[in-house]
Amino acid sequence: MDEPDGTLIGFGGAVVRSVEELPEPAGEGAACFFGVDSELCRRFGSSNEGAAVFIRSASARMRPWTRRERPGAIDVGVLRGSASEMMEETLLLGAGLVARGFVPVAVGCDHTVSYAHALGVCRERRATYVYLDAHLDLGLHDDRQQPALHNGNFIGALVRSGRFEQVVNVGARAWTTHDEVYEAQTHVTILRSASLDALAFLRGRDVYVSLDVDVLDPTFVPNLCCREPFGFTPRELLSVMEWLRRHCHVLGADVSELAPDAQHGHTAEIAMRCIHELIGPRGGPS
Ligand SMILES: [Mn+2]
Repeated sequence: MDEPDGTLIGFGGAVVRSVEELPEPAGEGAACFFGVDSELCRRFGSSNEGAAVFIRSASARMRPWTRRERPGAIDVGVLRGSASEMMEETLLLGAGLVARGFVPVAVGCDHTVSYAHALGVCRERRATYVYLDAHLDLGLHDDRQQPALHNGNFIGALVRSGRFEQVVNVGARAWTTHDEVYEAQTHVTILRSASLDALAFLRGRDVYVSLDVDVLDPTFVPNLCCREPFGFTPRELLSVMEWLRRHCHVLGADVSELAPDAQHGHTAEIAMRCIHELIGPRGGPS
């Protein structure tokens, strides 16, 4: 979808620009989206190659809302390449966009993208890492067989990096997250519900927010790579995102684990609307 004047429209209805064309300075709380479109290090769930392009085209129709509510939001394109190249590019792009005053958002592929992006975004600033996810991704079950970084263990690596003030999960509910292996000290604070009162300790903090869309219930969002029943409603997720924008300083974000499916384009809009709710002028209305 394009504007009548030929302007390209991308992620969540944001205007497409090249990195060289980014405005200086960025507007307050301006999101800068980029896609990552090949799988990085998937060990769990079905493949979602092409998810970034799917989300980008399926959410472009949000443009009339975005033009009005998030006029500073920009899309700088979709990365493709080998896993190692994309991990490095994601880290560098995130760090560079933060330095230019944007709030970078990586979109697509498996959840491992969050590892590179969070380290890039938080390179100069120690933040709290908040991930909305039905799973804990700590890799405590099988890491002796699979020591390399993957979408089921990268949170453990983020914790061990020592780069984050605290690591907080919101929405863990997969059966494995009740395993006794997680009863030992995991260094992750787990909030199992979407209660806004439970978020109070995050008030005033710098946060990086990672959205694994499987935190949502598959009834609403069936095209998930790892479906887990009894998830959040889209409205509950929207409320959590709104709370984080109003009460925290969001440095960057990512959205992953959505599978391309032309029958369910609305799921891309749910994901992107929740990200727009997270990133915007702090404390302002939605
Ligand atoms: Mn997950």
